[in-house]
Amino acid sequence: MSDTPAKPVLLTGASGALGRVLVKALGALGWRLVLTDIAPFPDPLPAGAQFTKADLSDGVTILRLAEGCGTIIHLGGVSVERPFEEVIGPNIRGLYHIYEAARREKARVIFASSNHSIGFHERGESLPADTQFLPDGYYGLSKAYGELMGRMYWFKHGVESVNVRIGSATKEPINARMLASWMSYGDFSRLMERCVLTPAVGSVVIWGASNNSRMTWWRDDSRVALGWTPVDSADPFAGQLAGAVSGDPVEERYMGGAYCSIDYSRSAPPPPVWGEDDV
Ligand code: 15L
Repeated sequence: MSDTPAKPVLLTGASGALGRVLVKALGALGWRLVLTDIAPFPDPLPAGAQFTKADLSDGVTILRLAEGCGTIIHLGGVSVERPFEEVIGPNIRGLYHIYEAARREKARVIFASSNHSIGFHERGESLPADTQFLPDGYYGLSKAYGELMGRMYWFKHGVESVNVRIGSATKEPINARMLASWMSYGDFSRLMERCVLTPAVGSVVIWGASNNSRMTWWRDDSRVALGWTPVDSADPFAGQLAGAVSGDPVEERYMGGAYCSIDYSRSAPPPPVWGEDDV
């Protein structure tokens, strides 16, 4: 029998793929959920959940929705690579509204960051959670900014945050890259549960991937403190996906995959190890 948080949880991005998975999982635990999204919620609402359609750029509504909530799970905003002007509103200004609401409510923020905040690291590397950001586009850049915002609000205002650098959270892995980066819906839901229920977290980073034996890219995060151990694995898909590669050298070289190739305009690739010489 799972614990229940003392206060309701505000969930943004509730109508997206991961939001819907989470509403089902947390709703089944009997949690009180305040749901919001810019799109209507397509599923039946679980008991104890309410939904309000809202835009993250509407700071007043975000403050009102957060009233009385102890945690904000922030999945909302632009979730793929898009032009700068489309990203900046939801992912930068919207995030500011989330953090201001958390500050006022003394709530914790669980932030859906992304592997695209470090996407230009090479696949041969093994990165600790405090590695340097190497965003692979405007979307990844917004996620790096979001993590830094979490750090600033922790040091300046004592707002706690768990920054989850999600790899590829889909029903099943669909290409060779995902043999490393895949996170199952079950592991994701259990992680969110631990992020909410763990008594004190500070401001920490988690690599969001399942227990894939090829998951050698990412290490040394705060999972032990949260009591989260992923139990699913992409390994059973290895046979069928080993050859599922794109043939694009930029995409296959870096952790961020296809996002690295979008609008890529270097005439020659950078040296293998990113550094000061790469100008
Ligand atoms: C992400 O951050 C995206 O939200 C998702 O659509 C996938 O592209 C994922 O990363 C990934 O890298 O596989």
